Amino acid sequence: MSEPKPDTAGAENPSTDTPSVGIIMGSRSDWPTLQKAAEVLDKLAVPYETRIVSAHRTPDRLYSYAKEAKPRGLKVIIAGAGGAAHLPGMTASMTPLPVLGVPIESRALKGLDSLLSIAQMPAGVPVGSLAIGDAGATNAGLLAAQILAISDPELAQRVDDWRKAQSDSVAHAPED
Ligand code: RP5
Repeated sequence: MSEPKPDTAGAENPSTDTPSVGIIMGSRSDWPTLQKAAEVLDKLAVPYETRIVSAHRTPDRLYSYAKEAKPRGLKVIIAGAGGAAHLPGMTASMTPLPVLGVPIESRALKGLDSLLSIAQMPAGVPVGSLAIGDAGATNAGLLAAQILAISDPELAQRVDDWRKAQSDSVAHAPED
């Protein structure tokens, strides 16, 4: 699994495949959460890249990343941020690609600030907001895969298999 790269957009991708998904985060401290999205994409063999792109600490990097995302071949962006979490919304304002926002569980307000910042986008610039924290990141990875699977039958089969395995793993009754 690749560590997030503090590079600018267009930096060399560690994967041999052209990434379909861009996982961006406002800080290195967000990586343990966004890693859950990366793990799902690994399991589903979806190529992705990881970048640290802060809306307020590296605004020029954000601009470049968002503007170049589609021309570089990305299809979906997963953006995780905490606190005044404007990264997903700002990214969505500068790319036509679907942006999935993951609210990071902040220390002060347990991620409620992040959730509201991401979910309460004014009409006209949509961000698909997920749940706070690890569950949101996992689901962002799954949702990105499902979006890509619309035009990729082999990926659609892998998603179906993943979901069947999940169902099969659920016990019928609790055991001690
Ligand atoms: C946001 O501020 C980041 O997305 C992170 O969740 C939060 C705290 O960042 P650090 O102070 O840990 O770098 O920009």
